[in-house]
Amino acid sequence: STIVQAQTQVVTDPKGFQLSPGNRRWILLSILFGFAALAFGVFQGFVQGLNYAGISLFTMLPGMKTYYEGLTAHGVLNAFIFTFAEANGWLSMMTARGLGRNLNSKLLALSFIFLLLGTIFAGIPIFAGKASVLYTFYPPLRAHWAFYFGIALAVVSTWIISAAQLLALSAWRKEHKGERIPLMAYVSIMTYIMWDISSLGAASEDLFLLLPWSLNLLPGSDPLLSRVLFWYTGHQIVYYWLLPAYVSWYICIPRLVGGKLFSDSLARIAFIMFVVLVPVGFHHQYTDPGIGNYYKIAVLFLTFAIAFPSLLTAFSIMYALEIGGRANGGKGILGWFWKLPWSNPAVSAQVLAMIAFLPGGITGIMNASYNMNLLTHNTTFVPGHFHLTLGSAVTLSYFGIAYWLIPYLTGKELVLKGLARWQPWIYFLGILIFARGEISGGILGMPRRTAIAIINYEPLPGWKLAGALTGIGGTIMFIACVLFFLVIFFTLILGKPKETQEDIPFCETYLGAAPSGWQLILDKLSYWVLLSFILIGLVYGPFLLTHLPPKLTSPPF
Ligand code: HAS
Ligand code: CU
Repeated sequence: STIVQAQTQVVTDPKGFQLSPGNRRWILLSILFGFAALAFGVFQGFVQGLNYAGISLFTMLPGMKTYYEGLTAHGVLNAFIFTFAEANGWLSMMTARGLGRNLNSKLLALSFIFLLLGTIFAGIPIFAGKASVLYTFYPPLRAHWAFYFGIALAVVSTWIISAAQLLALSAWRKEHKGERIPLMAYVSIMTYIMWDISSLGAASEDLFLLLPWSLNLLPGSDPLLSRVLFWYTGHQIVYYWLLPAYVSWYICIPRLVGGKLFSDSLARIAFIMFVVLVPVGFHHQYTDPGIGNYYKIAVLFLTFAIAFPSLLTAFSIMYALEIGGRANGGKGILGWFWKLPWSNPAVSAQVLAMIAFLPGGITGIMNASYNMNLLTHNTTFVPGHFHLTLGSAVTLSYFGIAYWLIPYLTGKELVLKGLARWQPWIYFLGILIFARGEISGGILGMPRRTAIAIINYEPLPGWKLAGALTGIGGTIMFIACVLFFLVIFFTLILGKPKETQEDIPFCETYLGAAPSGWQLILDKLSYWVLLSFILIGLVYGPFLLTHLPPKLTSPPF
């Protein structure tokens, strides 16, 4: 324990640091814009959930003429715009605080404008019924060009944030020669480096294949190549959604529960694994023709490998929670769990998010198991899985973060605290019922992406119950979202000015960043990027070499 004491360290410079007015403005706008996108999206989600309960209200919402317009709007707004906006704002802030220097405010502004324009360009054709291609936009389904252009702008907005982070890091390095990168900044920057590498697939699909095709500059589309490029990004985007939540779980949660993070290096290794193990997208294509078994088997193993950093995370965070719970007087094997500060919605939302992520991760590993995938693919099992991950681990974490972050950024006290305390529990109850419905229905063959309320064949036995649970759970989740928006909205307009401005809640580590020794290699970011590209070359290289040039033969649909 003396060694442990000697190495105890905080994850950033402990001295106070103020966000500049420019940084604060664009970060706050980004966070609020993300929640606004979520608000639009969850109305669609509500209708989508009711569909499975046999209630068809697709055309109830403004601009919606069919089931697929609503499903596209739900996916694009919630999976892209909401997550991009939150990550952009949240991780800019964590990088700035971590390095103790503001990011370039002009870049933050530019990024925000790109995301705003991207949302408008992609959103208008969706609501006009000209881009009902779902958030996976598989050709030969074709959308209006503005949709592809909007998606491109949204992705560029994330690259701008990454550039702002890297500029700040290089300036920091000049002033801190030979020092370890503070963990708080390290995890935030690595998230974006992972995403820079990962976004190249869908970005090139969008810019070089789909956008020119939608402008009639190409003779046709190449569905196979497009899907491969899409899923190259499409798996890793889930970590671009998830890692901002991990940043909060590693950096803030230990502090919020009165615990400590066990090991700095273990946290860095988890993030490195996300950067290196990029090429797993083929696990979304186990059932696709035209892709050799080499690729499918390679990603089978790589996918199990990339589940591993989440297991490391489960260990680190559970231990941090246990330390906190024991410090609060918790005894026995699980006694610490009840002693966590449950009355703080910033904590309860995020711990419930973690608990939902346990079955979320397990269902992911089931999907990844090739032969299990033949059962679950294209069934509601898959949305069951991703509402426990994206819809819970990520979204519920952002709710929890917002409960302290909005007061931090606006200087206003949270209002409706009683409501805020209940809100995460209601959402959690909703997701458990919803996911039980979708997962059990999926195992019974209930198809995803299907207007089940208006099918002209008899549902299979078991679908009715599964669908009813989906509808009930979805409704409860929707109500919980509305409660969240009410708390945030009234905090913005009615919140009393805070008396004291606290710092961001960042934690201490037991085993801090070693100033010398093997751990130094963890901060050599370019090594990990290089390793990542080598692995990508091994998995995707043969496919591209044998497939290219694109076979632009499919007419649009
Ligand atoms: Fe996934 C499909 C495999 C993670 C999202 N996934 C999807 C789709 C989405 C999605 C949106 O291999 C659908 C795409 C579409 O539209 O077609 N997924 C995985 C695997 C993981 C995984 C192996 N997915 C995620 C995350 C997502 C996400 C994260 C969003 C954020 N997924 C797949 C596969 C498919 C798929 C196939 C294709 C299916 C098909 O056929 O279409 C892994 O990364 C999961 C690892 C996670 C864990 C859990 C660790 C637990 C933690 C919590 C600890 C708890 C604590 C609390 C501390 C191993 C960290 C403790 C307290 C106590 C008292 C207990
Ligand atoms: Cu995946």
